[in-house]
Amino acid sequence: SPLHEFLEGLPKCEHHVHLEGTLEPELIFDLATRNGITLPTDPVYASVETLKQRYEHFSNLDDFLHFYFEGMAVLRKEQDFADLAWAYFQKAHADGVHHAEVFFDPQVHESRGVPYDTIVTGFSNGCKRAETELGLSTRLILCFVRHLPVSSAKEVYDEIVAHNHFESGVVHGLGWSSSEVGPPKDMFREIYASAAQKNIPLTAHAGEEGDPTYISTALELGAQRIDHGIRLVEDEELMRRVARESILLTVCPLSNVRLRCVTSVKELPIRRFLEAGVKFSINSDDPAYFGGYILDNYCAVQEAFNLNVLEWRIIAENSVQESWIEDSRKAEML
Ligand code: ES4
Ligand code: ZN
Repeated sequence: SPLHEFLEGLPKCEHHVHLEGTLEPELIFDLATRNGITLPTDPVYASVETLKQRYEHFSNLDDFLHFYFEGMAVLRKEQDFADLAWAYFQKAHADGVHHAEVFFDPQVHESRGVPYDTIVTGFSNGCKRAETELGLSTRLILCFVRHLPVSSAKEVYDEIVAHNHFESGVVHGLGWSSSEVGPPKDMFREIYASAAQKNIPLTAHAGEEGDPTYISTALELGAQRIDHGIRLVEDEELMRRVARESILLTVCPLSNVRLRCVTSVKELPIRRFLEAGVKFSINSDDPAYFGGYILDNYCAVQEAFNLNVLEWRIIAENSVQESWIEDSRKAEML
């Protein structure tokens, strides 16, 4: 496409990427060997190639999550987490990412016996290396998962507080993710109320598979940003509110296609969001599973909507303005 070089050079901010979702099949096999872990008996784990082929045929969010949780089980040692983050930041840097806000799922690792400190120190070291060696700015956003009991989320929340990780900035914000439809929409009400009192930035996965009431519930609980949010178009009044309040949607086009939320990128409400003044950023979500990193997602949007340079500037500027960073850092990117 004629705008490919322009998109490559556009200063990008990534707001929606799960570090565990950047775990490439090659690294799954390498870490399994390094840690003496036997991979699942499912024949898709026969080789890197068969695993990659399986990733091309997810039937929905929960079908993907099964492989996502199986894959991340090879992460055991602090260095594993640091290596994973570093591999992602190098790819993001090559794609023109200047600032990255990255999710991670401590509850899932802790349920396998990995201590909180191992996970957070490893990922945090990966972030520090990206800041020093690549000049990226980074933020770690801790994600609670909706398929495990709220009690396990509360235990993690208490560990963040006990480590002073909010005050020190090791953990910048909180999110929630995993299965959308099923568990109570407001399951993290108490945790989010406590975090809001501490002025912790909050986001939430909502409106991916679930209807717009998942989005309104997340906003009611204090989310300042919505991850995915593509089903917002089904509630015009809520859409006007999201536009008015400058709530950012972190849209992930290739993810939505791979998880069959839409049949093609063309079906996404990109033009409707632009027309309604709804701010959104374009992101990779779980790039190792969904067939592309952030620049692939930008290019897929361009191929589907043929946006002009002015429209791309609006998207890029909103991505910078709505990032959870200081104004001085924003000024460097604008
Ligand atoms: C996720 Cl695509 C998606 N949706 C919800 N939760 C997730 N965790 C990792 N990827
Ligand atoms: Zn996500």
